[in-house]
Amino acid sequence: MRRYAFQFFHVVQPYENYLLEVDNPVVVPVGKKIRVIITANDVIHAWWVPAFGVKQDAIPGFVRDTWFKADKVGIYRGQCAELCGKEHGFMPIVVEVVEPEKYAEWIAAQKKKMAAQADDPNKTYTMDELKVRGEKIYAGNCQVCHQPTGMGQPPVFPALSGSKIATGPKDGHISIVLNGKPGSAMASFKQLSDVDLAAVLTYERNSWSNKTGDMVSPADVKKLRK
Ligand code: HEC
Ligand SMILES: [Cu+2]
Repeated sequence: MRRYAFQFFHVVQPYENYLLEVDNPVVVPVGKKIRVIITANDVIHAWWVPAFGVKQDAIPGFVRDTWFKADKVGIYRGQCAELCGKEHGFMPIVVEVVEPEKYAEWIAAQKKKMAAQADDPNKTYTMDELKVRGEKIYAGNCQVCHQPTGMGQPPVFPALSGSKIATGPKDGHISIVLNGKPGSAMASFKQLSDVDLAAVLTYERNSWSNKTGDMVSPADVKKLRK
């Protein structure tokens, strides 16, 4: 029988991708042109994956796109390529390129996961529930332009605090967020669920200097969806 000098020698083996793993890899099918749409919600970063020859800045308040096509299945690694702050060295990127069948399986699994997390359509929300949820939706989708203070950056991005639209009739407020304003930087947010939109609209109507005291319900949003 062989004897090892160090019983726990596996513990000290170096870990190949130390600090380069991610919680959510980008999963894409092999051999297909992939369009990547990029923005940022704090400072400028860059999405850089050398093997694909792609490096695109991620800029708050702007939407940029780029594309790549991976010809071989495998795991590809990249990192943020724009000095973005003290954690800049810890912004790894992992892209998993898989066969079409495996990609279809992944999509099906993601759909199942999303369905499991979906909202109960029969739930009635309180104003407080919507505001708490709305604050998160606002932080993730709106504050790059309209700012955490709701003061925007006039004249480019209007203030929502004191806005006639955000404190006016509900339908007009819902409509600009649901459909966007063509020809401006205000895009349509119809990809958000009825509950998420009701939440962010309720948050806007009752934050900063806005005190309408009313709430937008998921049913109000649903009614205006075309
Ligand atoms: C990329 C920048 C940007 C983002 C992100 C953005 N908006 Fe806007 N928003 C604008 C601009 C620009 C306008 C002005 C459009 C116009 O009237 O020309 C606007 C207008 C509005 C208005 C009307 C304000 C007024 O008084 O005219 C509301 C309400 C609004 N946005 C809500 C939202 C919500 C809610 C979100 C997030 C779900 C959001 N916006 C995300 C750029 C943005
Ligand atoms: Cu960075």
